[in-house]
Amino acid sequence: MTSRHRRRGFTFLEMAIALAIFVITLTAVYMVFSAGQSTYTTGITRQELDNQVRLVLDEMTNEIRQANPATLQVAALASGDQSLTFFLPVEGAAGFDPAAGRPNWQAAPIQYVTEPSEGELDNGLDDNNNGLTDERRIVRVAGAQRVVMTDFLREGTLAFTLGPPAGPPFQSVRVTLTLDYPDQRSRILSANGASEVSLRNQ
Ligand SMILES: [Ca+2]
Ligand SMILES: [Ca+2]
Repeated sequence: MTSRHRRRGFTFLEMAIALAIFVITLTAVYMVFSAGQSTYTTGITRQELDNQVRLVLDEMTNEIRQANPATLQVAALASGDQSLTFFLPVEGAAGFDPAAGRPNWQAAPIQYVTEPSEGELDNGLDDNNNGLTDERRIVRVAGAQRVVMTDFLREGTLAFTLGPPAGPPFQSVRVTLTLDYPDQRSRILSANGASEVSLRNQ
């Protein structure tokens, strides 16, 4: 056998090994890529979390602004969060009494409360396996109607501060909260926000 034939056989073996390495590498790249894709679909960006904080604070601000300054109430919840109870004017033209120069208030109050998120229990564990421990959601309660205002509230961060301390009647409400959520790489992002609400119906 000439040295030329030996080189040819050796080259074929090299090609077979190279092909095997190529296939293994391709499989590994695919696995990393597909794992990245699934994380991407569940993660969010810092800006999206900031937007969510702003959205829920705006919603609360617009509503609290109309509240009766004489009957606002803050209560402590077992989770360390606070609830807010307040009364809004009657809807429509009957919402203001021109003779008395003040709003007519609804008979039933609005409440902002918190409760554990879907699949979560208040036990120090991540029961629903989303990377967050004991996360909660803020619920707006109006009679029998319950609407989730936001999810992924960090336990114990929803607070309402009424001013002045000598009230009622109150003139302002300060709302603070913190939301947590995993980003595209499953790291926990946090965004906190505050809103200072001036009560309109003094
Ligand atoms: Ca969880
Ligand atoms: Ca839990």
